[in-house]
Amino acid sequence: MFPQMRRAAGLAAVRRAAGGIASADQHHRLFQAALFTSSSANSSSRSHWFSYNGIAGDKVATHAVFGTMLFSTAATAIVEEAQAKETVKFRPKDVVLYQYEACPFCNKVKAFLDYYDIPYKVVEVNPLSKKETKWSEYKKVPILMVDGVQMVDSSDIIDKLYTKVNPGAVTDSAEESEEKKWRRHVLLTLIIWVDNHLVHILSPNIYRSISEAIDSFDYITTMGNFSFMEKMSAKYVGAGAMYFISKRLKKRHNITDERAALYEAAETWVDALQGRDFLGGAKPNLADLAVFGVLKSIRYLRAGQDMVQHTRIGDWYDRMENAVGVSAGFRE
Ligand SMILES: N[C@@H](CCC(=O)N[C@@H](CS)C(=O)NCC(=O)O)C(=O)O
Repeated sequence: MFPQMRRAAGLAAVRRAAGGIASADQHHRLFQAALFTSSSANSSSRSHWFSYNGIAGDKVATHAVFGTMLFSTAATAIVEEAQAKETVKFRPKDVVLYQYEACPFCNKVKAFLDYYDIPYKVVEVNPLSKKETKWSEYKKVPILMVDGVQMVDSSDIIDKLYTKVNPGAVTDSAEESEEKKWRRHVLLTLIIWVDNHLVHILSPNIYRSISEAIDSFDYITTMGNFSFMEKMSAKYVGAGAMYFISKRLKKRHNITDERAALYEAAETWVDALQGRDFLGGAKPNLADLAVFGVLKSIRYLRAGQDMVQHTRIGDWYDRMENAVGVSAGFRE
């Protein structure tokens, strides 16, 4: 199958999955589709938010898929609803998030921490010198330190945190109903879809034209940790570079019309909700938090505004904003 057709099949399967309880055969096809979706994306999960290093290699792809697999522990545990903030007993003494303010992966982790009201200190990393994370061998963000233990990779971090937040979580068991199994399946597929499809649509959208790329860099450098000179040069040189890189990314991920791809993804998500407030039902689940976190990074850029204006996702996004509430993050 051609990559583009594979991706379409993947999205169609997510839509079908959202449409109701399926047979065992459909379960199997959905997993296949989820995997096709990741392979068609040639799955580099490396973000090019600030990166000038060009297109990343396939080593990262393996990591992305692996990260998503690790996420499955948490997804297994959280079929229906995330716990309400108040009931969380996990209270680490010292949590530090090394991040870029506009990074979608960092925003995913923040959505989780904020939703569960876990206080954390934010360290904004300078994307050029990375001096704040020189001590670590890991060269990306987010990095989360929890009582002195380093956690990396957004999906892996959330997986580990969820297990701590919900230590007695029920995992897959023989007694589990078919319906519950199916819902877990849908949840997993959507989580994979966030990492392997949704994130790849962002860069081509926010760097779509030179003027959008400049606006995006203005936002990124204003929110981020840049010196005055870095800010000035990043705004124009960075925007120009990312404009060209995003065209290559677009090709790599078989995107012909970036806005259409963004709108399609937003509609796919709304279809998956099936009229419920959240995918988790009355409360957000891990997929809600992941989609919200990723989209938060573009929400107030032109692409995010267009997405809300041209699709049905706005109401869900507003509900998520309320549910996640005030950030538990602080800066010193
Ligand atoms: N799979 C990783 C991807 C993290 C990632 O690619 N982060 C980007 C920032 S959005 C990064 O640090 N890129 C390297 C750089 O900026 O040099 C995750 O989910 O956390």
